[in-house]
Amino acid sequence: MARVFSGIQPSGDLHLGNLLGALVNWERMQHEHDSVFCVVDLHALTLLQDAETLRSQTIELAQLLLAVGIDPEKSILFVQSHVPQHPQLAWLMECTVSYGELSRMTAFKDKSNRDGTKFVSAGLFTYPALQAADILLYDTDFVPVGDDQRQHVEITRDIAERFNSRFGETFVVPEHFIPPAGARVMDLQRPDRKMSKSEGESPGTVFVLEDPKKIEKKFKRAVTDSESEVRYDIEAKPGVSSLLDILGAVTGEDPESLASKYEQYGPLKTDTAEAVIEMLRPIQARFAELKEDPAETARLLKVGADKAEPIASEVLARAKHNIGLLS
Ligand code: AQP
Repeated sequence: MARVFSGIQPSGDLHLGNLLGALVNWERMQHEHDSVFCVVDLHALTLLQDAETLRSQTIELAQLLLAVGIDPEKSILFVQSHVPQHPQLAWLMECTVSYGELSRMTAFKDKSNRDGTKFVSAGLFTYPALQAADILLYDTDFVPVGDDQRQHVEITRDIAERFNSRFGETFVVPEHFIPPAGARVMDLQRPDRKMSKSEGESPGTVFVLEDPKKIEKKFKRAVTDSESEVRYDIEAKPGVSSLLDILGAVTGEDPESLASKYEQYGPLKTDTAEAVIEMLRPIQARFAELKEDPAETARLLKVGADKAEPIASEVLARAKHNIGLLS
């Protein structure tokens, strides 16, 4: 059976982009594949975090993954820092990737140039090497991610191929799985930018745990344009196209055919808000139950780490042997 691996950072509140771009596919794929999912807390450290907030966000994110339907009986669900093989393999990856390759990563350029950034950590620069380690440690075939992660999966493939050609067959070379709809959910106020959780509270981001009334308001105020025609045209009408993309991803319908059903922006906004609220309703209800028992979530994560570690440890041993380290 093919193996699937993906991770998500506990770096802020989960938003609609995370859900449509990644998590709904994790949930789907776990029924057909051997699946490994990870809350990548070490990645969150690339930007400065408050210790208590990081701890509570890690548990909360795991509870959200469970609420979305990740089933710990079907998938391995764990926290990255509980499996020490991740940072260990990351060093081998850092020595296999070049400075030039890391310099070309758009995520690094974006985050290091953000307004107000005073401190750019070395980890922010090298984290694609840690991400490559995360993926390669599980002999992963497919990585379900949003479109923004395409470049990181590409660099992982390059690292795996380089390592294999230098030191002999060691790693499975993974492929990304990017969904046909919802792969890049845009900010409702700035449709040229993807929704992002490290931006914090923002009128353009719809959070999975947000109050339905607030969600409705955010969609009502979504930026469109001065025309009134509903048409799917990402270049000329990014705001309207983004709403059609969201509605398409939630309903499973094609955004272009959805466009033909609307003559005005108002009803499109109302229907999109309603579809999103309905999709989130059961997730919010399940999360409220899980939130009552953080100790149980922590227990499930430990069980997950105990299942992940033997797989990771075998692959790490293979890599260490092939590169010439003493066992
Ligand atoms: N807007 C999005 N549309 C579709 N998919 C998205 N993903 C993220 N944003 C969108 C996918 O969600 C998964 C988890 O990614 P992440 O933990 O990096 O989430 P994030 O929101 O991208 O986090 P940050 O900390 O805010 O990072 P930046 O600032 O880079 O956006 C991934 O599969 C991702 O593709």
